[in-house]
Amino acid sequence: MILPALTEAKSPFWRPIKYSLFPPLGLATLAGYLRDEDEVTLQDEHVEVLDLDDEPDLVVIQVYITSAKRAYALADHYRRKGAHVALGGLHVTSLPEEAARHADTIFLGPGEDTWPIFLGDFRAGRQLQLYRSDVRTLMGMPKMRRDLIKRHHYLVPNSIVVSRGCPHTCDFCYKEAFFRGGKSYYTQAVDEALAEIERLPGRHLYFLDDHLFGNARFAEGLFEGMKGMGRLWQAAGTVKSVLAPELLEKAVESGLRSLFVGFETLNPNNLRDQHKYQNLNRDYTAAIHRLHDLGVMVNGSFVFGMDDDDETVFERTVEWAIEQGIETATFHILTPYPSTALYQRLAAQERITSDDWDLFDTRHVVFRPAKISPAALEAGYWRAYRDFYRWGSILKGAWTKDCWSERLRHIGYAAGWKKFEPLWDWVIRARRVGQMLPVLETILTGFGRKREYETNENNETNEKRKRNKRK
Ligand code: B12
Ligand code: SF4
Repeated sequence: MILPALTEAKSPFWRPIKYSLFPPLGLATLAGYLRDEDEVTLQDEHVEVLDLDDEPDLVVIQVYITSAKRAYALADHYRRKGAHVALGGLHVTSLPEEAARHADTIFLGPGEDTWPIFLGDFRAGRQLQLYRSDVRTLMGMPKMRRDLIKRHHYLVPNSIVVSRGCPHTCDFCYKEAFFRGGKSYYTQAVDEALAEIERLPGRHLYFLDDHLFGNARFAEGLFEGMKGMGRLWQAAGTVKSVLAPELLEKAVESGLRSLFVGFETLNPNNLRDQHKYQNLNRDYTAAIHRLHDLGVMVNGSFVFGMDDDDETVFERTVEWAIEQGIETATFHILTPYPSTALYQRLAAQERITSDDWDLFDTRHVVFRPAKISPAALEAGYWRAYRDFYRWGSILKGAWTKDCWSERLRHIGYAAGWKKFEPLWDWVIRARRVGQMLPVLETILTGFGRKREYETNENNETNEKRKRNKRK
C-alpha cells in the first residue's frame, strides 16, 4: 500500500515538517479488511524512500491531485512487473478515465464498502475493473491497522478520523465530487469512536475530520465520553458550530485546545458565490473571542482569488487576522479541483488555464481570476504568509491576549510552526520528530497554567473581565 508524494526532488515547496504531521489513515483503514495471513506493508513517500524492488501480488495506491503524476508512474512500474494495481482516492474519483489508464482496478468514492468486495473477488480471480461506492456507513468497521504506521516518522501519530465528509456543500470543496452517489456525511458510532481513542497511547489527539462538530448529537456523545480521559486535542470546525451554544464548552471540557476554522473570505459576495452559506452573516470576531475565551487557539483558513477579490484582499485579510489574535493562519489560492462545482463553472466560462495537476496545490493560479492578475494573486498569497508570520505580526497578535501565559502560548505556537524550519529539518533527518510531541503538548496546555475555565468557579468573573477589557 503506497501513499505517493510530490517530493522535494520535484517540488520547490517541499516542507518536511508539513508532510511529517499525519500518517496515512485511509490506507491503514483499508488494511483493516485484510486477513491475518495476508502479508502487507504500508509505505508513505512523505516520510520515507519507497522500496520499489519488491514483487507484490497486489499494489494499492492512494491518489491525491498533487500526487497523481507520481502515483501513475508508480502504478505503471508495478504493472510492468506483473502486479495487479488498484488505484483509489479523491483524484481517481474526480477523473476515473485518466486513472483507469494506469490501473487494473479503480475505486470511486470511499473504500469501506467496495474494498472488501474487491478483496473477495480478487481472491477468487474475478476482480472487476471498476468499483463504485454507494453504501456509506462506518458502523462495524474492522479496526484500523495502526500497527502498519511507522509512528516515529510523524509529529502527530495519534491522528484520528471518526466521520467522513461534511454536512455543507461549498463549491470549491473536494467533498461533493468525492461522495457523489451516496451519503456525503456520516459518522462512526460514538462507542466505536471512543474505543478507537482508548487504543491510542499518550495524551495528544488530532481529529482529521472535515467538521468534527457537524452532527451535534454525535459530537456531544463523543465529548461526553472523552471527559475525564485526560486528552488534549485539536480538530476542525465551522464558524457556525463555534457560535452555537454549549457544544464548544463540552469540547473544551474534554480537551479541545486548538481549532482549524474555515473563514475562507471576509467578503459576503464571495461566500454567496461559493455557496458557503453557513458562514454568511456570522460574526467572525465573536467566534474568535468565544474560542479564545475558552482557551482554544485558532488556525484560520483563508482562500484568495474568489471573484470579488481584488489586489487589496491580502493586506485587509492579514491585518484583520493579526488584530483578532489568530494564532496561526493557512492561506490558499482558490483551486478548482476537477469535478467540483467550481471547476465546472470556471470550465464553462473557459477560465481554467492549466491541467498540470502538480500545480493544483493551492499555491499556484490555475484559472483566470476576475479582478486581479494571476501574477498579482500569486505574489499576494506569498506576501500574506510573509506578513502574517513576521516577528512583528506574531508579537502584535500575541499582545491582543490579556495574560502572559496566553501571549507565550501564541508566540510558541506561531513561531514553532513557521520560524524554526532548519530545526524541524534537522529533527526530521535525525528521525526525532516524535520526540517533539511533548513540546507541542506543553504549548497546547498554555505552559501548564491552570486556566480559570478548568476550575469553572471563576468563569463568570473571567468572562466579565474580558468583556470589559474589550469594551
Ligand atoms: C491529513 C491530510 C494531509 C496530510 C497527509 C495526507 C495523508 N496522510 O493522507 C498532509 C499534510 C501530508 C497533506 C498534504 C497535502 N494535502 Co491534504 N489533506 C489531509 C486531510 C485533512 C485528511 C486526509 C485523511 O486522513 N482522510 C481520512 C481518510 C480515512 O480518508 P482518505 O484518506 O480519503 O481515504 C479513504 C478514501 O479516499 C478511499 N481510498 C483512498 N485511497 C484508496 C485506494 C483504494 C484502492 C481504495 C479501494 C480506496 C481508497 O478509502 C479510504 C477510506 O474511506 C484531507 C481532507 C480529507 N477530508 O480527506 C486533505 C486533502 C486530502 N489534502 C489536500 C491537499 C490539496 C493537500 C496538499 C496539496 C496541500 C499543500 N498545499 O501542500 C498537500 C499534498 C501533499 C503532497 N506532497 O502530495 C486536498 C486534496 C484535494 C484533491 N482533490 O486531491 C484535501 C482533500 C483537502 C481539501 N479539502 O482540499 N494532506
Ligand atoms: S464546510 Fe469545509 S469541509 Fe464542509 S463542504 Fe465547506 S469547505 Fe468542504
